[in-house]
Amino acid sequence: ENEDVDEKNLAMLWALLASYLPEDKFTLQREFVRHVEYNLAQTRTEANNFSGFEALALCTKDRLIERWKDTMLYFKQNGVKQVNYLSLEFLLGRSLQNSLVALGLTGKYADALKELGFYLEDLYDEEHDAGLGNGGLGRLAACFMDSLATMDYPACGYGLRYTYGMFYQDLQDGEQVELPDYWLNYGSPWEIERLDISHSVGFGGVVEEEIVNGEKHLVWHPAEKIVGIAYDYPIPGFSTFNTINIRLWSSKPSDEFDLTSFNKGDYLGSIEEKQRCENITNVLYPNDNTTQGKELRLKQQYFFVSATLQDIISQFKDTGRDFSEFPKMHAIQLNDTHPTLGIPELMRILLDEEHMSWERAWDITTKTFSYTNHTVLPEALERWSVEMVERLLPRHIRIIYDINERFLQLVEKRWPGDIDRRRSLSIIDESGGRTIRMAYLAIVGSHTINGVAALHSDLIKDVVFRHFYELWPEKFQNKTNGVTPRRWIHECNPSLSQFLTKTLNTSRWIVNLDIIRKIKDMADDTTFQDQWMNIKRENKIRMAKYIERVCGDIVNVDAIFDVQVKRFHEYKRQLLNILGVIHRYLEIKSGKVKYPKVVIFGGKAAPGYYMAKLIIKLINAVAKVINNDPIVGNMLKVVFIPNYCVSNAEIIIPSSDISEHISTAGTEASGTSNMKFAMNGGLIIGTLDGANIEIRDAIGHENMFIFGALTPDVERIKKEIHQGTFVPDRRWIQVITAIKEGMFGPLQDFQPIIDSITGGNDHYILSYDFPSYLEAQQQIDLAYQNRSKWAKMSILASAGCGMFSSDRTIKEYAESIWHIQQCRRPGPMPISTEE
Ligand code: B1N
Repeated sequence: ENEDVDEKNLAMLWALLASYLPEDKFTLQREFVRHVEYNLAQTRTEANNFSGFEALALCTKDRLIERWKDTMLYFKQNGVKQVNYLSLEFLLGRSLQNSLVALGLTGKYADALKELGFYLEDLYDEEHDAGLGNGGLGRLAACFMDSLATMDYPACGYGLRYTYGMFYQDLQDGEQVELPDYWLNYGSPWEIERLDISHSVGFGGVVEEEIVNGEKHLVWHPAEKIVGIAYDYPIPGFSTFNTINIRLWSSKPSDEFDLTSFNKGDYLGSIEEKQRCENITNVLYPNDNTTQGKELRLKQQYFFVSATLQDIISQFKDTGRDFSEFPKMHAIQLNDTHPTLGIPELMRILLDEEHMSWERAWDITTKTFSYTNHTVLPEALERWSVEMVERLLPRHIRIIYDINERFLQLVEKRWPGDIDRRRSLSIIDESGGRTIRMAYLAIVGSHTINGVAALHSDLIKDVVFRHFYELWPEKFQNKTNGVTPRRWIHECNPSLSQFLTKTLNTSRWIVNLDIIRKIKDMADDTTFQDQWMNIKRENKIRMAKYIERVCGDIVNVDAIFDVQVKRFHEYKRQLLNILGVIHRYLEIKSGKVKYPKVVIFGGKAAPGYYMAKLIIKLINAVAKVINNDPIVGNMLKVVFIPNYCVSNAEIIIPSSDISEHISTAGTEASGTSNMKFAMNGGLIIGTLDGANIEIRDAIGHENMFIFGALTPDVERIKKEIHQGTFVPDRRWIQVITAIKEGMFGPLQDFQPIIDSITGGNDHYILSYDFPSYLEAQQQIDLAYQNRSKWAKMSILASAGCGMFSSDRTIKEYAESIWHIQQCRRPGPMPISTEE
């Protein structure tokens, strides 16, 4: 210690210098100019809107860091339990507006920057999306972090910092072309690089028995080691000083060199080899609801959980507590099975490094982990080949065997001699090539498993994991998804936000969405209806401008905007939608229709998903014919918005009159965009699938357009189609014939699509649901003619959405799965000498 320094004075001086930045206009401007000049090294005349964005983001980050450091300290001082949300995807989108809104600084900055020659809205638009996710699962993780911060829960998100996020989708001749999204090229103003926080992760090698303190232990000697560096993303809560963290790992070549390969004289070759092996976090796998079983993906998963668990455990050890208290301090939530290797990894650490008994280690592990299932599609349920895991993770495969052995003993106890049950419950699937059923491992190693909507949670219990439910009914829960009203109403729909605040006479709905139900009282008020419809119209105009900019099409804002934006997948049935559009086109041509409509599509297909890409091609082919047919004129337009992502969703969603959530019943686990559309006054055409069912219950079936088969009937219908006993509708035949006759291009282009829905094939029962789909579309046309009735339905849709706030979802997780308490940090610390 330096004897010349008075500790008390030193603390005082630091506290004074590190105190919060003031919020007066001059400070806002000075800090902005300081970042332009000193961080971007630009002058006033050089700075364009992009520099303006960067400078403002850096200003904002400074303020987030103040809050974030104090929040972390506050949680630590209070010794609170925290949840660690493990997700291979965080689809954050843009952050500038969100952060300024959370800080309550949008007005002040708009003012301050205008004087400096910048418009805040223009700067928002310069931000590149953080696209570290595929779709609903990744976006859910982002909404959850927003709710955790806003509700003052002690929480930390963990994920991977992919160099290449979700690909950028371009359309060339109506077909999807994937371009790399090297998002870090656009600067990454939000991240804090933590070169001081790194963990080394092993792969391959051998497992040996060693004697430690006279006891036999297994020790893993990996062949290869890769280092993970932490990058932190502060996540501010709205209207609270709490700011939490998402920690993303990036793999870096380690400086442990394999000297033998270098000594062979191939210096460059050795460096290249190192680079290749150590590039684990290079790219996000662009598959939604499918798995590929690629070795690099397995390495990503293990790299992720190993770095994360080391990080959590080192935090825990800092508290000096005994390991038996670990589950009292940390909950670990697995966002689908992607981080399931965390279970055997925690076991390995407790057994091999902490030298615990199996029983103690297992008790701690199962009290810590919980698992969310997001899909029932068989092609999305992860399995890893035993051979691959054995090669990359020789210690973990043994632990998995041990877990399975003990688990099967339990099964034997409960159902003695029941070989079939044993086979169907085993974590290792012995049929065909041996594989590890990751969902089974996750269930066995977790205290709780949940589905993401009521129907989905029932399917998990009754069908997908039935035997597990029989064994452990108490482990199963439902947690219906939600979305954050900050981003999905307040930020993306400013006019509606102001209107709600005025009507409700409070802005509290932003943090307590339940109170939105009060607008129900106004649903019949014609002045209110008019204002409501004018807001929708404003948002349609904004959207029309966007469409013109990105597609070049001019659309009629008085037509119904009918939107389907989501990942392309056969089960989501964009094909049903476009077949409906073709039917409408044929009707227009024969002079029968009616009412003008703009049909809007958007969404990416996994690059290797042939059929999904072909459906995109069909949609664009149909659009080309319809949009250029003079008979159609303004009656029908079909547009495909390229590169559907979080930032354009924020324009698209508020503009919809109708949105389509039309998956085959029993296939969409929840859906979350359905909630976003409904909140913004969009009406839903949908099947009774996923969260649509709860949305119907909340807003009333009369305010939705529901059609299609019910879940329990789907299997029977499939059989009827397969056996040829089902006779398709005349209109179905007409539409199929139109495609076959080449109305939208040579038949051979679309033959595989036709084959997938005819000749007994139709796995997603489009032909069965088609007539009721058309019926629902007719209802929409009619309803739209009565403006007042439509306005009422739209108001009631929003009014019913209170429970679809992710705040409600997070509260349920916190109370009945994680057992964590809110911990709200008081305002800025007064200057004091206390640490
Ligand atoms: O998770 C969302 C749900 O709202 C959607 O219904 C569901 O389809 C989606 C493997 C997935 N399920 N499974 C995935 C994503 C990536 C991947 O590699 C599977 N995504 C969902 C939120 O609950």
